[in-house]
Amino acid sequence: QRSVQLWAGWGGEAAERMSGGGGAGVLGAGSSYQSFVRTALELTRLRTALTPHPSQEKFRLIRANDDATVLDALSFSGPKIRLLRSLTVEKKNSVQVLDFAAFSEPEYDLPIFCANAFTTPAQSIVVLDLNPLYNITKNKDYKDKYYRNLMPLIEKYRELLPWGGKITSESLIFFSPIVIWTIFEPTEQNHHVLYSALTDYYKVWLQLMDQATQENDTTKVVRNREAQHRYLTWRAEKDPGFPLLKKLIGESHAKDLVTEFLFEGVHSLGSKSFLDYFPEYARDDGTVNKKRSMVGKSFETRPWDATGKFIGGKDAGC
Ligand code: BLA
Repeated sequence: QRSVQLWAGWGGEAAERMSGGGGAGVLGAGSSYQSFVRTALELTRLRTALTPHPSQEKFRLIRANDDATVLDALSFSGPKIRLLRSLTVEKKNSVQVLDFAAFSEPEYDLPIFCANAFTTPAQSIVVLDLNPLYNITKNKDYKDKYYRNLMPLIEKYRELLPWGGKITSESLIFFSPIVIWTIFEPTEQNHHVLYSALTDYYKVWLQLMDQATQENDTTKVVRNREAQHRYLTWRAEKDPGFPLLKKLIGESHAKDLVTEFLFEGVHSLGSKSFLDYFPEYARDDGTVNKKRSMVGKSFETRPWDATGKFIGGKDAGC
């Protein structure tokens, strides 16, 4: 029953139910990511009305080249929510992916909910965060507004979901002091903890969304929009999932999925290019350097202390 141990996902009970209470049924962790998606959508609907986002129609039925892999793409918007979208990828006993994000309308300066998990039988690579719209090392007001009260969250998970080690340095400017960046063995126990963290973080995001008041100052709205566009531009260009998506659905579909679904808005929220925002990636011929990082990987240990102060030195451009 090794496979059950590896893939039982969030709960023994659920695994038992799904496998009919016996036999060799295996609950893939991908189904478990789907169970998070279902929970998250239910929690959202308790607070606000969701309507299908236009991108959903095009990507809802997206299929992989190989029959064994199932992709599931859902997207919505709501009164304060510009885009709430989810992609899961499941290939039995192989790869399980969750990419779930929520972006507010630019009239709100809400952090971006970001839950990414890439699971193989060997390990799960996870990033879970309320990504800040503004650089929190430079912008103390923003940090205080959203993160000061949230620091206990990271205390809750820092032992069970420990820092995952060196990481693309540039990613750090998109992370908050409560980020969970971790790599773990995909055991039932670990996924149980992850499920709990995903739900905790998402509930916090929903609460922030609920409390958010609309910004009427046009200058600030423009700034929020550009900050979100910069984020979308980074992720659409440098997403670590792209090579896998390319393999699964082919290059042109993968590009469409990234720019019109996962990071929808990259072509409409602003007109600046990747190199306008991140000129250090420019090659001599004016094209974008394909390397994910120009600086290299760093931050062996968690670069924020328990109060959220950045203690990682100056190499992140923070
Ligand atoms: C690895 N994914 C990673 C890593 C990070 C992230 C930090 C470790 C490698 C690195 O340091 O770059 C995730 N990075 C992020 C996120 C942000 C960021 C969320 O900057 C946000 C600002 N991952 C996915 C999806 C797939 C995926 C959808 O989210 C696949 C479809 C795959 N991620 C994936 C793979 C690796 C990875 C295969 C390991 C291989 C690699 O590092 O390229």
